Amino acid sequence: MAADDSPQAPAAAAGTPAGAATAAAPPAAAWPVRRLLGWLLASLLAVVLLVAAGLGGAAWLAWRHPATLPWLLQQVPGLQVQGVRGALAGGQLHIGQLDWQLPAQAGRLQLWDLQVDGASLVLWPRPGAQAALRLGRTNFPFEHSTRDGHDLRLETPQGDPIPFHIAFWDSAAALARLEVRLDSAVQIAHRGIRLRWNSDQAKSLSDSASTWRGFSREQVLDWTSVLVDDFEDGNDTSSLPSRTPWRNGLTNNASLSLSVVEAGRGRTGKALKATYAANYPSYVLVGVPLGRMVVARSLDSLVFQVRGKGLFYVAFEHLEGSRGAKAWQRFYLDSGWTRKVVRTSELEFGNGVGDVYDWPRVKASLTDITFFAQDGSEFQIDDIRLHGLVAGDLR
Ligand SMILES: [Ca+2]
Repeated sequence: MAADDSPQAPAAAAGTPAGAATAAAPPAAAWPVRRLLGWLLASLLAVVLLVAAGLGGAAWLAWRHPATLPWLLQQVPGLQVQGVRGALAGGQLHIGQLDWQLPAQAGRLQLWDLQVDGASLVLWPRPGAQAALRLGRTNFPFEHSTRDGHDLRLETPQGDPIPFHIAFWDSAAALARLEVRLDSAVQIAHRGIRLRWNSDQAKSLSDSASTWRGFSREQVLDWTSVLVDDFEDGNDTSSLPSRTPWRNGLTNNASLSLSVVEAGRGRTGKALKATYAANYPSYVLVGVPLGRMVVARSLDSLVFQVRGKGLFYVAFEHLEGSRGAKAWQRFYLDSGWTRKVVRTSELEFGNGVGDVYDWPRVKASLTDITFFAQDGSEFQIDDIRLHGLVAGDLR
């Protein structure tokens, strides 16, 4: 394991190795949790040092004026902070919430209630800190773990278990994502956290309930899914990290009119409405480009609200220009609002529109989500979410 291969590994986290395995012990890795916390400490300490050294006008201002600190903290790539109070000059700095997309796509770290107290960093996370870690070929030996990762164990240096949830595990593709609860662990961050495999345990320690206990539904959704659009902003730009605009299209002999309207029929807020005419084999479409080719192996489902009249298709596409491979699910719309879950494991190998393939071929390079309609007159869609992908997968 390359525990110390990061040029950014800070002195604060590079002290005691977090778990040098002996010949008899199960393998253990200090990476990536230790490095993740190391990055955090390095960045915050860098800010502290910058301020303390009085380098530059901004740093000096931050030292003297609390209002400048949020700006200074924004200078750390991928780091967002909210609720900054106090100033280092006064000896105390409090950060209400810190959300960090880690360098090298290693995952994400979110902490609440950080206190920088004089020269030391004290973390008092409530209701719990959360980290999402990516495992891949370069940081985890999938060939030495089990096919489903049930031998994984996360623990403190004292061997106390740390709650985690295996959100995705694909041994063959050497890809995995773990959600980790850090509220007990961050307080001993400088001593490291161990990730073990080949642990002798009958069943997986992966436990979603204990990992997420105390978090709100919104917080869990934020960590486990990506909002495509809820249309509340009223514009034609998606809510994806890429902010790509919606697109639409239609065949000859079809017509299509689109608008963002009040959802109605017992549903509050706004929704996208399409009024159309298209009899088979004609069709209309609205879709959203993801902004890049996405490795969507972990994509579990697309969940959304829909109503209308006609035959409706939800397509996952790899487009080159306006054509390309797609896998879809199709169904007839109901006039009332319905929550629809389209699972990637249940997509059809269909044909009829463009080149249609099955999900295993599309998932390695997903580019677009597209909704097709025909043999009806209207449809409305709202609250569209991709479950199993996280924002970092789309950046
Ligand atoms: Ca809405």
